[in-house]
Amino acid sequence: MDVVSGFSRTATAGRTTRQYLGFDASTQSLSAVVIEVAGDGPARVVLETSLNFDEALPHYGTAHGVLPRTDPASAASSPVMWAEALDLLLPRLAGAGLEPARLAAISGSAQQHGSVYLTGGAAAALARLDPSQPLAPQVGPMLSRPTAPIWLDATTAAQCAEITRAVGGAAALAARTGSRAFERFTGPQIRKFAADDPDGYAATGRIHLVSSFMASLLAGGHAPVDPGDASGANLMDLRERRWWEAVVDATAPRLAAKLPAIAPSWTIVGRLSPYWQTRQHLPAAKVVAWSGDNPCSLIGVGLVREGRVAISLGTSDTLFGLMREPRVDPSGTGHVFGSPTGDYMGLTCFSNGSLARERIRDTFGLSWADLSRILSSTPPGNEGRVLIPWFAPEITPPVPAPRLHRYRLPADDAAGHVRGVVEAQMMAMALHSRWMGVAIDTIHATGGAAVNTALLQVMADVFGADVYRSGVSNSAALGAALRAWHADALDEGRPLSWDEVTIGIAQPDAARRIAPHAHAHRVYGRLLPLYAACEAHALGRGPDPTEALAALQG
Ligand code: XUL
Repeated sequence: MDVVSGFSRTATAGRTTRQYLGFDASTQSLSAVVIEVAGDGPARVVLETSLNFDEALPHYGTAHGVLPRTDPASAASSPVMWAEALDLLLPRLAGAGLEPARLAAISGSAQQHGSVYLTGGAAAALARLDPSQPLAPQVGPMLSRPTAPIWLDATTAAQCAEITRAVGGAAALAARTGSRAFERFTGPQIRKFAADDPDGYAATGRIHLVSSFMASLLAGGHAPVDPGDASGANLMDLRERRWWEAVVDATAPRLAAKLPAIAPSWTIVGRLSPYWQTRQHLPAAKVVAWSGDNPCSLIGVGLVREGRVAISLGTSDTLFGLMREPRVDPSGTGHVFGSPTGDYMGLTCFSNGSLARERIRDTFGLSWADLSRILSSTPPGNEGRVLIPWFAPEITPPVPAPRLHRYRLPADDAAGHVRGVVEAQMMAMALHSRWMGVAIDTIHATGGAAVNTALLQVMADVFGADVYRSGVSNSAALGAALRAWHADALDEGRPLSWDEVTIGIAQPDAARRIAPHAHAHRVYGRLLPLYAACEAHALGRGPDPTEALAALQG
């Protein structure tokens, strides 16, 4: 084995075998995925591991990664805890699959929107971290605010309204930044901190997103933020990929000087700092800009062309996919973020996901197997019976309080409700993703409910698209590792296409295809406008479509 510029070469085919490390700093845990690439690939996963904050770091007292709170609307976490997690997780990797001599580059994914407030002296402190001491006590003194507000926080309605007013309204803000003002987004959070703690704000030299903070810890200096995560701040001009001066000025005093630079997602922000080299015996691997978890998942589930979207069926359901153009949702519920490919991505969130499916299951005393059986044995279109299943406040369309609506559906009709809830969810997703202007031909289904083939058949039939069950477990960390590979190859003058990067690892197995049935898709073609009319009626914006639904039955 000869060693070339710090990297080992294998004898096989004389090609370099390299490893890439991807982190995912999520709300509840820090995870890592290591991939290995021989020559030009494809990549394979050699290690996947995770550290749960509540369990591994109980002294912070977090519940599901959130610090103790009295106001249920507020949610903060601890940047010191994240630093400690990094210090604990890295040494676990070596020996478990990570071969330090092969480690070429590291990148990461992080929960979006959260913000970390550092003092003016932090840059110097980051550059001279002492490897003989743990990281956490060295990070504490760098913070001008001990805690970081995160995406679960919903305390900034007043700031959202003020910022919206200052830039000329919600449509103007969404057109420029990709989203209207959201309470969890970074800009409104910064405005609140500046008003609540002016001294703390004045002592702040740099406001990082979680992603750029973690990258800064690895590189030993302030890292830039990528457009994927910066677009979750309500502060970035989506097309220009730079901070939008008007909204930055409207958000907080002297904010422009406190924000990190925005750099392309494939930027090498530095090398693993001497702290990590000495403390963990790691090489001076390249540190690639981190991004948000949604942009990283886009890569991790292989959504590298327009027309391919992911539907994540979890507590809430989320639909996201790549867009070549930065089209914006006129209804204001969808988000447009930067994509790590240099394009854009649309994301729409539906809060009544598993929650609504479970409510129907429990109300009628059914099992998941019963649900599947009913879906397989009842006709598409539910014979013109429609359920609007807003068991909890809904994000898309915005519905502030729970409410249920039934059209031609008797309250005791169990089978009608089972088909009704799944059809309503799929039609809502089809309807409320139209703003992306993308013809959806392929869906990668992820999340707990993606195990249900009968449910995925309804998805295929409603969208008229091929559905694949995604086999990837930690799509965000995998996406980060793949991004590290992509950036390293580009840096070495061997650029790879995103198809080359994701093939055979992030793209699902063709044998798992669930194809749409032509007849069922035709039925949904007729039902979709009627479903839209039911939604409009339920929201008090249109006539009752019951009669038109009866016609569908025939
Ligand atoms: C997206 C969002 C969440 C977080 C979760 O807008 O708030 O998906 O990124 O980590």
